[in-house]
Amino acid sequence: MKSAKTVAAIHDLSGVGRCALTVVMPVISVMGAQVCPVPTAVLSAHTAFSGIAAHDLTGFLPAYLAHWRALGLRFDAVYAGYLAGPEQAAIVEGFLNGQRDALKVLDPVMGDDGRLYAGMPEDMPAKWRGLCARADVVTPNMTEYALLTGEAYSLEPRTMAQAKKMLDALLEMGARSAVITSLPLEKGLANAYMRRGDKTAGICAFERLEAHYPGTGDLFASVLTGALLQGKALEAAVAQATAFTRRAVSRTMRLPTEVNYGVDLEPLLPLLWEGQADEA
Ligand code: PXL
Repeated sequence: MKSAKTVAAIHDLSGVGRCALTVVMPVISVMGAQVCPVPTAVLSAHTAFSGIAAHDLTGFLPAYLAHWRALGLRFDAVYAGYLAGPEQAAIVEGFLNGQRDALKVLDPVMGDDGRLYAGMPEDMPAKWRGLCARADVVTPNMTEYALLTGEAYSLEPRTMAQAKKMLDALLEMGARSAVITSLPLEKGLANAYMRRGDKTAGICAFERLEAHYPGTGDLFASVLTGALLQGKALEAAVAQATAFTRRAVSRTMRLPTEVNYGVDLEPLLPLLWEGQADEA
């Protein structure tokens, strides 16, 4: 019998609005891995809400991680997303240095719709560029892609050759594989992916839904991480993450839930269960 795989999850804890740790923890847990959270900030709600109470944990993280170092913990994966400030990039880098064998999924959570999230410092793109060099997988959305590469943000439909060039730009930063989410192609939206050494980009197309919920990037990257930890190939992991995220969005669109409260994913969590206990 094997013990559950472990993931150090470096994200904020937002009390309301289903994003970051409140998405990462249930999703990866039901996929069979233990999530050990590293909270980068505590917020009463995510930053699209107004009037939030927020507490940046930059000053606390060194002691938190020093204790983990003293325990000699080695994780199967490190999955980082929302960082509250530029100093946290160096803290994450130091942590990654001690986790050389871990699968490193780095989601450069910085913004959407062509803009940085409220309160996200202007120097985060440069910091994330450095971190992406250390990644096994990076998962930017179109806004984060533009911020990372310095290219202008545009939702103009791309050809497959242009999509491949975009993925190449991320691999040139040093990532071993890259996924760009919600990439507009001539035939419609897709999550596009490529590994270093691949000759062509892989595409997972999905229908455009006229709703935009916060936290869907976290949902996608969480399912992706869970699937990779289950030993699935990148293609299968992207396909599963795309299908589950779409299903959660389309279900939520039929409900009266306000957009800011995120996708109504809890009733769908059993779909991610693949009988991990059978071997136990
Ligand atoms: O889902 C991305 C995200 C994560 N964490 C916080 C956010 C957002 C998006 O708005 O505000 C705190």
